[in-house]
Amino acid sequence: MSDIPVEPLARRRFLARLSSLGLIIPAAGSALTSCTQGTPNGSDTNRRGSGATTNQQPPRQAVHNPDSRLDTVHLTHPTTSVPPGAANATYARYDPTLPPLPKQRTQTLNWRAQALPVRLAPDLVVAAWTFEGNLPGPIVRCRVGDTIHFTLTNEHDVPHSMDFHAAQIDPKSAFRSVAKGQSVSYTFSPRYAGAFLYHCGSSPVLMHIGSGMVGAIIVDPPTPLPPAKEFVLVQTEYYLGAAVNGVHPFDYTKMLATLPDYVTFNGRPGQYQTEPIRVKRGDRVRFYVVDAGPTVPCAFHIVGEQFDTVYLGAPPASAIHGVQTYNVAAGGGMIFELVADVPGEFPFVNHGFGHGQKGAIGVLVVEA
Ligand SMILES: [Cu+2]
Repeated sequence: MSDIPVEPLARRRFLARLSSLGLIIPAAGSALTSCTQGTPNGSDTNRRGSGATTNQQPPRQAVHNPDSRLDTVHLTHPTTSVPPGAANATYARYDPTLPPLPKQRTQTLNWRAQALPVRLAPDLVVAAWTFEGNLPGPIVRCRVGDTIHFTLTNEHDVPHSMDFHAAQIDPKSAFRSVAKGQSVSYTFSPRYAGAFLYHCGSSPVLMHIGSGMVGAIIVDPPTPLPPAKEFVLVQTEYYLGAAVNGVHPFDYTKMLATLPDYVTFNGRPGQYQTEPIRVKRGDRVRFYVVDAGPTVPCAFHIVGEQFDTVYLGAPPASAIHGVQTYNVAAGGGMIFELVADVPGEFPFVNHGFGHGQKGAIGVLVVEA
């Protein structure tokens, strides 16, 4: 183990952005450690069961967690291998806008699991494991009772899988891992409305979630909620090793220690300070907040505002009113609403500030 600074320029720029809002970070994460190389993760066995198919039998290799159960086996895992092409990884703000509800009641999603460098800030590139090439992955939107046909094809040499929290399905078959070149397919129909996490469930789950394989599926209730400007925020935290050729691998040992280098909304630290979320005075604003973790909760709060409604579970039945802050657990999701009746700039934060000030901060601009 050695102490290695991570991207001091990236951190200085990030600190400067925070300081513009009076949100100063102490010397967080100043000592970053590398991870020792260990035994590579083995492949997964194949399981067949109701609701799931595979296009071929994966080879039986060193079997690890064949049922895609949660991370019950401790192992020394290497840091993510660093893919080439960091220079070509361009920075892009993650659009938090909730996509429109599709008219059709059946959706077919054919997604790829891929490993590639992703630029999380102009001078911060990570060796990500992704769904569809980004972290978080695409926002899925559907209604209660819709049919989702999902297929994951693995293009990476590490086994991957998909666990939709909006599904109720046999995880041994549907959420099983597939090796490179193979696919897993299943169909589900959400029974409850809400903001749900999806994530790779392959072992160790901590490594796969912590390397970027997460996203949100938003399920609308049968009767639509009141019209609003709607946004999705997926909180993720990052544990990074020292850069190799300009790309930071994720560090499993640091993930176990749970002292993150960055905590983010939608994958990029402080991105909605640099490019805020904008609404008009009088708009109803609805945030779907999903906490992907892998470990840190999100005490969601908007400075200078209060939530008139927070849906703790399936809307509209689970509402509480007049809320300043509510904790979204790792692996959970909730819906936060307010009417933006005061113009100004309102920071939205993880009010657990030891985490919030590592990047889970943005700005809601209410234009007069
Ligand atoms: Cu994975």
